[in-house]
Amino acid sequence: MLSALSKRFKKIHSVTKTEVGLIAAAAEGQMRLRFFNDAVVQVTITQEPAFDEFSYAVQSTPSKSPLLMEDQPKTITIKSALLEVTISKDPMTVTFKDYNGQIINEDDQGLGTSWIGEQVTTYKKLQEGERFIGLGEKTGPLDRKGTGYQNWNTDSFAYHAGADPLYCSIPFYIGVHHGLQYGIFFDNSHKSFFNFGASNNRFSSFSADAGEMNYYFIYGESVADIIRRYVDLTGHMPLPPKWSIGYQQCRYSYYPDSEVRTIANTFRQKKIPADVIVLDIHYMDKYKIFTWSKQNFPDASSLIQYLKSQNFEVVLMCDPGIKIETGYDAYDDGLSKDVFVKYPDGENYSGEVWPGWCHFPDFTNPKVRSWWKEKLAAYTNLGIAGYWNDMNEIATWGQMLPENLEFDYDGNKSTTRRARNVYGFQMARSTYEGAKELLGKRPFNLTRAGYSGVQRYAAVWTGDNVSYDEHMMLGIRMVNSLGLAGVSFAGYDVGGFAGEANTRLFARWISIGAFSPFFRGHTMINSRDAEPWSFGEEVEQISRNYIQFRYQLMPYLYSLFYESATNGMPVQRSLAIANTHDAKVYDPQFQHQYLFGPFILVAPVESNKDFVKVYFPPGEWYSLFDGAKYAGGQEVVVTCPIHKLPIFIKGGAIIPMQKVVQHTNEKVEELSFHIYQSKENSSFEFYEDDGITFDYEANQYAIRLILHHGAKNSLTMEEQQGSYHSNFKQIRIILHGFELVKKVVVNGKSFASASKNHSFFQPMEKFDPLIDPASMGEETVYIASFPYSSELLDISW
Ligand code: MIG
Repeated sequence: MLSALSKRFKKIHSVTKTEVGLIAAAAEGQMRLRFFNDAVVQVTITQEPAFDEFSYAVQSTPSKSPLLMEDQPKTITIKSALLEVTISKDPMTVTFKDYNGQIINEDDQGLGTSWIGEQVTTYKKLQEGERFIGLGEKTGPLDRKGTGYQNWNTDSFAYHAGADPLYCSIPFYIGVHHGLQYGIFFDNSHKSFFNFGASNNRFSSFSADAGEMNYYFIYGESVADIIRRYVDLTGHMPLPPKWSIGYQQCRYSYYPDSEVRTIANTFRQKKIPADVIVLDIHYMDKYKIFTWSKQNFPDASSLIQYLKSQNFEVVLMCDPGIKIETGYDAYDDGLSKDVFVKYPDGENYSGEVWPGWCHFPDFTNPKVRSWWKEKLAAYTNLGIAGYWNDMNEIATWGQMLPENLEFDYDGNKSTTRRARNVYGFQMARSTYEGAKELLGKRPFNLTRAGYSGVQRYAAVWTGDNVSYDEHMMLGIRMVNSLGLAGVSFAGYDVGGFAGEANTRLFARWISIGAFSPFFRGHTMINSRDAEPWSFGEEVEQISRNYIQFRYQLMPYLYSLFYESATNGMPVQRSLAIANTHDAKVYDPQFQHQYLFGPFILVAPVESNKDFVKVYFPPGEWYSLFDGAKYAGGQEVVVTCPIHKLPIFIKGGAIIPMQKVVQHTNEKVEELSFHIYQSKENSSFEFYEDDGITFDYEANQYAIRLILHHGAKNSLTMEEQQGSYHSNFKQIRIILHGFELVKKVVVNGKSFASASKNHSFFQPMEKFDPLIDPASMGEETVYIASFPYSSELLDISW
């Protein structure tokens, strides 16, 4: 009988150096260290004779960097250029030090790595003052110290603000202490547990129900370094189509087709910018995937064509359950091609979900992924480029997917226990890869369930949230946390899915949502209308203002997506990224604050508050509304009437913007750079391409580095790299916070500068003049225009 107590390796008896690390053997099993580079080391500990080499998450391979190993009687030490890893032999523990000899992370000496039955756990000594951030889509505070979590992808309708687990498993977190930071990615897809000093004052730990102890220790000189290394390991987000970062309008569900047209037309009539209408499950015939309701959508093709003529893209709901119904092609064909998940005795698993009793394609089988692609042609043939993968936890009525089901797991046959957490990830992959190949251009793909690496295939939204303030704030923390864990393209249902938002809540939520990477309004079936115009004229104007602002920001925002795709830096950046060791950032009253890109500070606040305390990190900050200046390093109470979300621009900011457009396909000739005064230098990488195709992979992009020389009142726009031909004909410089500027000199040529009262927003004059200040605010700026050029531009004033 297996011992009911926990078990450890008693003693390492032999060590072998390998090209990429070492293997240490004990009587009970073996341990392997592999360096992926100087900063990333994989630790695998197993009781089995062989290591499990398969991972859906990891994309890179160990590298043969020069390593020094010392084998001493009690310890083994192995060093890269950045890290020193020491293994104690008896009992076995691991310690990570930086090149100054400072301990970054160490096993609890008494507990180390141990098993209870099949469950494996690594215990890490809790360092003094240690904080924990990340772990992706999790409720709870920014600093997760004192809390614990479980990863087991779960459909959690209308979850409460402390619920766990939810839809996605991203077993990656960042530890912070003593001016140091490190990442741990625990790559084991079984049900896993994280304990950050919950119910104890001794350790943080990570464990899984079965499988190997298999984690990556990631060193970094900053949190940004760690995120970059994590996405180098688990894969980069592809550039999304530009339209998908516009506003998306959804509800459960818009039907019939005439209703869809009306919604689209209303956006255009009311001049509220938008790019997407999302079709939820009612477009299908009895919820059967790859079909259309004959009654409600008799001519899908004309509808799609009409929407395209209005510059709307369509995103379609995709559910994994295939209805068991003879005569339904996906069922018949799936059956004959044997694509469904099975019980161990070979019978196809049946679970009940929207269409009734269903079978489920095994997306962990490469053949099934190709099958899904073939089926998807039904949609791509209509020109549909947007897909939404739902219910892929797998969700079924009863929410108790049997644990003995068998999945291919890409040739590593496994039960639900190992496959559940990656099923949604592999469904998202099937949809993305299928759509990409069939369309030959960038698909937009959204998923509810996921696992580490999901950023390679899909954006993630936080599922069925609820219409109340606490949930609005929770969604912001969850997107901050997803960003810390490699999922930059993330968002929440604006307005709340379950329940109904009141006017103030909707107004606040859509204002904040305009500063979320994924921006979509959505609501539950049988709930009140929840479009931007459904809450009265005042909320309509607030919605218009913030959505318009997002579209003005498109040149900036698209560059931020490029940055994410390149190095994993999230679009929505918890302050813990730039100000990691500043305790204020973790203070519950400031923990929601984030930077939207490098320059825009968003201070989210509940809908029932008219003032809020904001923490300004070091630097200088300007109010977006009236240019009022605040010094960094202080807490300030600011007003936030319902039409004004507290937003501040960092001194030194370089923000490329454009005029208000109604959709991302609208051509713009003038590129505006908003420059905010500071004595410090700053820079921004401005990125453009066609926004739709993969031509950027063949040099069809334009990147230029823009440098703001604070002390010299000048700007250098470096010559463009890449051969994309920009549409811009004119450049406008808008100077904020500067003393009288009479002219702007560009490559030696003078251009007159005009002073102007400026606002990014339309006034709110006709509303509530007694309660709120009449307008959105104004500031005096200096503006100069000159012809666009992709050559080097030296600009001074
Ligand atoms: O059982 O498709 O989270 O956004 O509107 C509910 C209907 C299924 C759950 C998704 C939600 C979507 C809904 N879906």
